[in-house]
Amino acid sequence: MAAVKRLFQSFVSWIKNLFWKQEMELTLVGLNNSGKTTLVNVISSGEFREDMIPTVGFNMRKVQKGNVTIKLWDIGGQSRFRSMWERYCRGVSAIVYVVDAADHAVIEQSREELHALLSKVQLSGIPLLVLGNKNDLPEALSSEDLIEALDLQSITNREVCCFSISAKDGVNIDITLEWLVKHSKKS
Ligand SMILES: Nc1nc2c(ncn2[C@@H]2O[C@H](COP(=O)(O)OP(=O)(O)OP(=O)(O)O)[C@@H](O)[C@H]2O)c(=O)[nH]1
Ligand SMILES: [Mg+2]
Repeated sequence: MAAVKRLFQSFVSWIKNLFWKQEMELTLVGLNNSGKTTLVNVISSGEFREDMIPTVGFNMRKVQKGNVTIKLWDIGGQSRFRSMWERYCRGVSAIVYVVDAADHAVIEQSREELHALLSKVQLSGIPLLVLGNKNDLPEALSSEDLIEALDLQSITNREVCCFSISAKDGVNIDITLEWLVKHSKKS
């Protein structure tokens, strides 16, 4: 009888594996006006909307990409919400840090906020994807410039990747999703 039960259990797990699903939870942070909510909209609906309003607190959105379910936490970037960033980044598969690559006046502040966030022990080891958004604007920094400006080389205790994207024109959204899916956890 026990052998039959074992056989049945292994059959069940075989079926489960056949339809395995991946699940991931991501948090998007970065200064206000960097384009986080716009990017979430583009990822979930493929649509760019000009009339964005600043995020108050946070939004949660679930997106299905193939057999991967992505739970996205989109946190407000205004200074009064920045103390929430750490809490929402705990335990996620990856931290996505969005930067307005065309706004040179706030790059320094963006670097400071990023390094302050990464210094939190609770977040140690979580992979980081930095997205230099708005590359449709001529003054936007390239990913190489951004690596320099944000001092990303100094981050050695986790995996770090940096892409130059445009949520508006849909540039490099494909490689962004590819990277994110690659970092999902099998459930
Ligand atoms: N040119 C250009 N503008 C963009 C792009 N992505 C977003 N924007 C614009 O940037 C502004 C801010 O976008 P949001 O998505 O609201 O920024 P956010 O990071 O969510 O801001 P908070 O919620 O305040 O943290 C909006 O006017 C967007 O239309 C882009 O790729 N290119
Ligand atoms: Mg927002």
